[in-house]
Amino acid sequence: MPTLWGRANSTNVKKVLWCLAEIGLPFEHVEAGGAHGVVDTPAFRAMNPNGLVPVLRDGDLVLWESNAIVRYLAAVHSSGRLYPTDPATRARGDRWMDWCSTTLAPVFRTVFWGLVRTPPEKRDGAAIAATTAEVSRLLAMVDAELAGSRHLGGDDFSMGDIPLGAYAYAWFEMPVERPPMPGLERWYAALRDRPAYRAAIVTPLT
Ligand SMILES: N[C@@H](CCC(=O)N[C@@H](CS)C(=O)NCC(=O)O)C(=O)O
Repeated sequence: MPTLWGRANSTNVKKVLWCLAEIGLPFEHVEAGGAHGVVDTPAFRAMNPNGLVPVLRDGDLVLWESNAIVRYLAAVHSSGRLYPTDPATRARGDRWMDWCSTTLAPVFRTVFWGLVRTPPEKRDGAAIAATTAEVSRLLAMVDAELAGSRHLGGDDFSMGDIPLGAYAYAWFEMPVERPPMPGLERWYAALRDRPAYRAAIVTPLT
């Protein structure tokens, strides 16, 4: 049985929790990171020198980087469903996984930390407003993709939907001004119909 280290309120950990729930794979969960600590211990650093969660151990394999973990789990346990066998279909979704980490997440972080993890009197309103506008601009690209595609990898739900789906929950839950994005909203509503999404992602933002 694999072991997952990571606090369940982290968006990157939520991606893995959601993936595991979609697969229906039993696993051991060790809370780590934030108030749970653990990430600075020598034992944890030996697994992940970055000192970040999530970390997954499966037999002799120790993996960090949430998207790499999702890809691995999907490939091993859900080939043909979460992990599309057609390389072109898989790549369509895969690029959104990378885009989520490299382009959206660094900007999104300012909005999320500002509104969810910073007391109102300490918030930098100007920075939050500017980055919220930037997140809207970025999400408009996702909306345009979803105008012509039911999911980010094509017609069917796949691993390509997981990273952005985890961020979408925070986006729609936070008290921000959201321009209408019909494609994004339709896709998000479909994700919310998934029991695995509700179990892993739809939890209070903290
Ligand atoms: N690119 C990494 C980022 C991992 C990351 O930044 N994790 C954060 C939580 S979202 C973390 O471990 N923060 C330190 C902590 O929680 O103690 C991934 O996708 O796994």
